[in-house]
Amino acid sequence: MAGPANKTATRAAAKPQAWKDLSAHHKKLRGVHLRELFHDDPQRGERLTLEAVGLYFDYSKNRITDETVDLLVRLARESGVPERIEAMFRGDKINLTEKRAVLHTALRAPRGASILVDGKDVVPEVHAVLDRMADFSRRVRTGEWKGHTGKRIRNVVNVGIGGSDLGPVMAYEALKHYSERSMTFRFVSNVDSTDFAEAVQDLDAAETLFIISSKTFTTLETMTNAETARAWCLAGLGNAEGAVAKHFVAVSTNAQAVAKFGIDAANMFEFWDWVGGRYSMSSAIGLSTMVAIGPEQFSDMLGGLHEMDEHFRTAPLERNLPVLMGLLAAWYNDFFGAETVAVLPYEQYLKRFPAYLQQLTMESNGKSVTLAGKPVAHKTGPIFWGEPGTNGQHSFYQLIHQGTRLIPCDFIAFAQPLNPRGRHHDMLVANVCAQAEALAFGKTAEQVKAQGTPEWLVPHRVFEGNRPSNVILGDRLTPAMLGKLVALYEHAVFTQGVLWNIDSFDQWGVELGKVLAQRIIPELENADSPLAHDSSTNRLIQYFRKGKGTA
Ligand code: G6Q
Repeated sequence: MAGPANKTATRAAAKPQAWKDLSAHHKKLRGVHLRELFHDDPQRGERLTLEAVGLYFDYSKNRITDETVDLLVRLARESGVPERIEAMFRGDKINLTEKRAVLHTALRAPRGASILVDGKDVVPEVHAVLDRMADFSRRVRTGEWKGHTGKRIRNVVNVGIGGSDLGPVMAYEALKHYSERSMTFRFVSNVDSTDFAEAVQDLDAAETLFIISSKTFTTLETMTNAETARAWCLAGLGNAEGAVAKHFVAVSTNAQAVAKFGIDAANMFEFWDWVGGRYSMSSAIGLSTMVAIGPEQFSDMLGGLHEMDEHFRTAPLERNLPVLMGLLAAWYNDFFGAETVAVLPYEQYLKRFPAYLQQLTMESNGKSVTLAGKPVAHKTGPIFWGEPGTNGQHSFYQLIHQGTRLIPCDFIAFAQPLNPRGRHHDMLVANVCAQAEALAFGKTAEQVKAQGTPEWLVPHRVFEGNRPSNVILGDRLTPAMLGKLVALYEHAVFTQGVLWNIDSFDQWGVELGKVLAQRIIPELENADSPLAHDSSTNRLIQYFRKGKGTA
């Protein structure tokens, strides 16, 4: 059987010595409180920080010392992080199981750069598609692009799922402040028909444009929703011939399937197999984002992504934001046994950012075999979750502060509000500082008693503290800033994948359920078809058949 496609993508089987040294170091540090670390090293809040590409990263409230950082950086080096970064940017086929290059970074490379895939420079193609997207977006935004009846387009509905949905919807919500407010943007992903029905219930087909976003153009949910959209559109337009051409465009790598659906090649925006679904929001999959915020601001977003790419590619490991973030997440995941990471943006516009990160992080690093197909030696991908602050403070923060689990937190906040109103923003930001402080330092029994708390209540009011967090600050949420944040997490995820020696760019784990569903669909549709599953699945199918009145 053929082995790994290239050598830079794998490393020697030997476990880096740094894992062992970190393990010994962890034994010494695990009982040490952040209160002690700050007491013994009062300047750490100034030193264990990093300012790069317009972000301020405070990692001083982590359960680390300078020695920890040195060891983690050594781990990165011994695991081959620098070589793997180079290999990714160079276009090596580091997605071994799919034999593909991983080049989302090429999507934001400036015009004139050169990146070769199989000997072909892909940058000119990237910019050719961006130019077509810009032209199309301008025409839709100015009203030059007309619907079938001659009315201008007022509604854009992106139909896609997974990587073809989560990025676009997150980016639209994040950048709503910059969006064209005279237009309505909706996102349909679920095969549950309620998703489609609710998305279009108040829309006029004559003013609605569907962007069918699917890398493969074969995905069950997207194709089903696309067919339903076509039927809805044609019904609204009196089944007029030629309506599809004015109301449907596609984003895909599969020109044949797009043509078969009836979308003109001129209305298809291309991307390539070296763009993974969850890494595709800076490709043509971002078309809805571009229509919403305009080509110039989309280009600013790409600029932000590129700035972070360049930082990741060139900064020394110990001053490299994504590398440090990736290493810290691994420190808790692999040595403290932390199961999750909470992402807590104190910016309402980032409300879909944690959901977006769930796919990016968990689909990328939810793996249990190494690149060589052997069981991994470490726990891999932590569970990512989160909600915007301050809302979360009134629900799940209780568990972070006083529960039995260790949950490292990423706080994200901005110095300037996008919608200033009175004291709101200072209140918002005060809460970021307060939460990180409370988590780290807690409140001792002595402090609680000193407030006159009755003895029996003291244990309930003690905050143990020693809960780690990162604080990520920027000046303002702009398209460029969003780009930087997205690339920050993309590369932190990659860094972790290298430490664990896994393929962060495949997703075989989503296959099995899809295949089984294809077998069950006709069994639900045809009540007479025999069932040969396990007894539980058989019974469930019978229950549904009965429920819909066919059994
Ligand atoms: C992402 C995954 C997955 C994918 C969807 C949609 O990395 O591959 O979430 O994006 O399954 O796939 P299509 O774009 O091909 O419809």
